[in-house]
Amino acid sequence: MFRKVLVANRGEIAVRIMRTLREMGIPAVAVYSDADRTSLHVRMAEEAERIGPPPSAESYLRIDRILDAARKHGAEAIHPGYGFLSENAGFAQACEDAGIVFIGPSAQSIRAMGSKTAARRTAIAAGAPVVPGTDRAVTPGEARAFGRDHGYPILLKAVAGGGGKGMRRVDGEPQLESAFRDAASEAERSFRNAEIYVEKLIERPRHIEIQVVGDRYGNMIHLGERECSIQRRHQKVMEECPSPLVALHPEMRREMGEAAIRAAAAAGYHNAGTVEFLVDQNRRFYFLEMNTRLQVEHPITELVTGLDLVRLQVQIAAGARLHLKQEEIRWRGSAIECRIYAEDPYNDFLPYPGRITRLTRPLGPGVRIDGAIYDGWTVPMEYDPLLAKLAVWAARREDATDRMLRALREYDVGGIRTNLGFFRQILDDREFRAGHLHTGFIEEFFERHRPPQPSRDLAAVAALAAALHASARNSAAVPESGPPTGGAWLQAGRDNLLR
Ligand code: MV4
Repeated sequence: MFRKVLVANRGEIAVRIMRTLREMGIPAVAVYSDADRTSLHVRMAEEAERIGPPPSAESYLRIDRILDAARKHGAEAIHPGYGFLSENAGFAQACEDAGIVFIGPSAQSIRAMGSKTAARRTAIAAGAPVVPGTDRAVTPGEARAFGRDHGYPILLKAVAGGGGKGMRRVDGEPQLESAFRDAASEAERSFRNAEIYVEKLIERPRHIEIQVVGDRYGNMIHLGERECSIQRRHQKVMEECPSPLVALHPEMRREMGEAAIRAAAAAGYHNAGTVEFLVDQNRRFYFLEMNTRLQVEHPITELVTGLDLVRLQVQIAAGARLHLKQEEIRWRGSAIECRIYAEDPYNDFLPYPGRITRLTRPLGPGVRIDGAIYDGWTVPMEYDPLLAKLAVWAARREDATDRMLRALREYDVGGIRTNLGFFRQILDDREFRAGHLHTGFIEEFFERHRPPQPSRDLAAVAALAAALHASARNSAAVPESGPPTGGAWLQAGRDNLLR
């Protein structure tokens, strides 16, 4: 086993990885930018090395500095976490060249899945279902021919793809030319690669992904699915396991699992990975792409399978054989994860970094928090403002939903705005409760929950009343975390009375 591992990441995922390393008795080396000198991942590590100023391009993305830190501290392996360098084939290659183990797949597998058309070709060759489309970049003329052959709507996608960048829906030939130009120029800007390919558009799909784990000797299993349909602007917001759809149709897990393994195995994949599928309204599923890293939402799979994915990653990277057999994997109960962000859901999800002045976290049965914040810490502006992932487990989906609501009520973060209240609304939503999920869920949720517009007179009366009330109280009553959050406000009032 490795004698020391460097964690090339920050925040909650760096802390998450270090927790498993500690359980395995492996000392951890942290790297940090100037913005993270007081961050929890630095405090938690056995050793730490500064790698540059706050911008990630000058710190967490600097391959040279991270490798220098690994050599200086004698780390034998590097865990990249997610984001940053985790899916950078050049980094995986540089680690290998430096004689340091990259805890992840080979550079070649990362490259093979990085090109969306190459990934499609791999999936097709493996016999996994893909959305009808082209398996090469196309010209505008070829896109038109595809539209004529297959009918509209179609979706233009960037070959270098990811995060919905360079993607355009086209509903008919008249729109095609300008949509193609837009998609290509956005792809060029985002990936420095303007290549576009075409797929038939799937309306209101679900996004369901399969976790796979494979060793270096060709053994691979799947750990079931995660339902990730609740997302906004291609950022997942909430995930659950099992998928409510798969729970109703259990054969889907085996079918999607086998397709995922075939596709990943065809790419010579080892370590942990995730195969994404779109599922249409007839429950047909289609390979979409593969993520060659540990995912943000991995905890719900851990809660339901009882496995530690980071431990499996480290063992496999160290050359161990996968000791688990597919038949041994059991899925027990139901898990939900909420991504708690420093952002204002009622102001277009504007990031809201700042100093945390009060922090109470939920505890008790079935609650897991992956976080790296503490009372008095300042959420830096330079990075994704993910505060923590709140995950719950319960025997059934309905119980997990109630448990999540309970945990959200216990959660109190002061000084900044968070999306905690937004999650409470989603969990109370009838469509969510019914498990009717699809990638347009959040948009439709906002439609359903848009407050009825008051008449102009009423709005003026309300403004006057509010002004009178505020001046009568002679104190600034500015809510710190969005709209009243019941429990926390009540608690604050009680605390005040007892002072
Ligand atoms: C699609 C699709 C519908 N039809 N492909 C979005 C990002 C990406 N990597 C692929 N995406 C989609 N591809 C076809 N042929 C709908 C989406 C999509 C989506 C997919 C997964 C999760 C959320 C999404 C939100 C909007 C659109």
